[in-house]
Amino acid sequence: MRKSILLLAIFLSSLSFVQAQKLDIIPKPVSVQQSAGQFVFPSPLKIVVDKKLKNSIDYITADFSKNTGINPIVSIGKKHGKNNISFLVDKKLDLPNEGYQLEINQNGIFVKGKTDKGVLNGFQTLLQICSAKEVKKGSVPFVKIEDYPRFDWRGMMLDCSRQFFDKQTVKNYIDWLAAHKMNVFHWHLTDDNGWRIEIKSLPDLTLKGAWRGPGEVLLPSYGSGDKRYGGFYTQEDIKEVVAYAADRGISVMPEIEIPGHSRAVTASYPEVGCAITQELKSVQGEVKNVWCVGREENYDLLDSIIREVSGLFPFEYIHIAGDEVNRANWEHCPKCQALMAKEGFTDSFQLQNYFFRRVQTIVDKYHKKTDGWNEILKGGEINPNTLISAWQGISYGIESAKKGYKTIMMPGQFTYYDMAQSETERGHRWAAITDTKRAYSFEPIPDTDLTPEEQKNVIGVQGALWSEYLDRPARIMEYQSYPRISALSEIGWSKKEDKNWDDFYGRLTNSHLKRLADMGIAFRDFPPTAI
Ligand code: TNX
Repeated sequence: MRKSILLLAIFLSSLSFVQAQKLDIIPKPVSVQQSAGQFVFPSPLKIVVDKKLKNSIDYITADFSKNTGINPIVSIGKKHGKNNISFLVDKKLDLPNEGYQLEINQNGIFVKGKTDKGVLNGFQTLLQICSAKEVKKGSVPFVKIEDYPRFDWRGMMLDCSRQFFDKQTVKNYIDWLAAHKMNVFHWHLTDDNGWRIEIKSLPDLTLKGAWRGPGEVLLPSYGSGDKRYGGFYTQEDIKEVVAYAADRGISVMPEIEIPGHSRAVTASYPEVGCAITQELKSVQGEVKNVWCVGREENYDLLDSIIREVSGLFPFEYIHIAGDEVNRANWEHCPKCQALMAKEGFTDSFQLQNYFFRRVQTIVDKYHKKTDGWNEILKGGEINPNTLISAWQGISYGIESAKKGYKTIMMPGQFTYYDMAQSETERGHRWAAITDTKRAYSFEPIPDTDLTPEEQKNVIGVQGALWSEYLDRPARIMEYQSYPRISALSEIGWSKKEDKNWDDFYGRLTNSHLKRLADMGIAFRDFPPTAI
């Protein structure tokens, strides 16, 4: 009798022990089974990494050390053997491509994925467990996790035109996305306010178009005042960032803004714009910021740009924008009008569609697919393999999915983190005041009349950080990004039925904000330190 009471007591205490160890993982995994016990890191600690992950070894080693304070002995191999931690790719695993299994037991830590990206996702979960508030340094609790994403595409866009973020800042940004199992970095490289990617065949794009201020071409300043301001990424920089991201399981999609938002282009090569005298303003108040669709030579320039860009980015998509084009430029332009008459068009959306169809032919030639903002659907048919970034609202994404296009849901009303987070904070206001709770409330596939087949066209979610307001203080970029991107990561990864704000908020405030701080992110706190 006494013995059974004792056993019961031990059993109960082990239960409460298990319950006490909150792992606070973000995004929430599909399944987590904890059991009593700890794996204590031995000294020296040995890690084996699958050859398929060999490019990621430095990253795994460095981030593990940073997180745990331990310098492990790392080797390449295929077996857990006598090692303490193994990171192995196993093609036969019955899991979606980016899924992983993570098991911590008396024999060590086993991270398995069907692909290298899967293993890297498991690695991020392990790092989070090591840094959960309730987990003691130097050990990790026994657990079995099986996990995979809800959506294939979990992206984030950073506007590096309105403000220029240097290469190191971009790499940091990529690190923080990787920590949240995001897998696409959408790099907004060109806009009215600066062209940021070196194009060797068109040197003035960066010699002139990457700079604003005294003595430079007149580009809108956005906070840089009367100082010379600017910068760009050389092709070597781009390759370095792309490789850095790939090691962390992230694909980089370049965005080249055409035909609107192109003041930096026309400031460098004025002949690209329409030959008109009218000063027609874009939504943002810029003039001369539209490519002339009737100028045949422009398609050769676009060929050069797309050829060079395609060679730098291995990702399958190039984003060619198409948003907010002031088509009135074409209505006043003799060449555009001549083209319109020749093609028998009756409105300027058809001209826009003509432009995109020609650009898509070029993109095809370089074996890429196009992504575009939802306006690209106007004016006629486009290539059926076009991906649509639906930014103007959920209904635009639904329309795109219904038409059969693969679609990324990124409605400004929920996923634009340039929006202010409260009435008193800095940021845009046009779409919504978006605090973390509102950001978290976004559901990419709401109860709509999308059929199951149409729902499959919604391949993912994305956030966007436009940078008009990111000029001061220096780290407002981080303040705007986190923890809203932490919320986005859960929308993109975790099961719809697991979504719960109170639960997320608990994990965030109990452990995750501390993790963000450890990564060096100047995030927005609760309650906020107003900016
Ligand atoms: C709309 S979203 C834009 C950007 C602005 C942003 C500000 C989109 C495709 N175009 O040019 O920066 O709003 O929120």
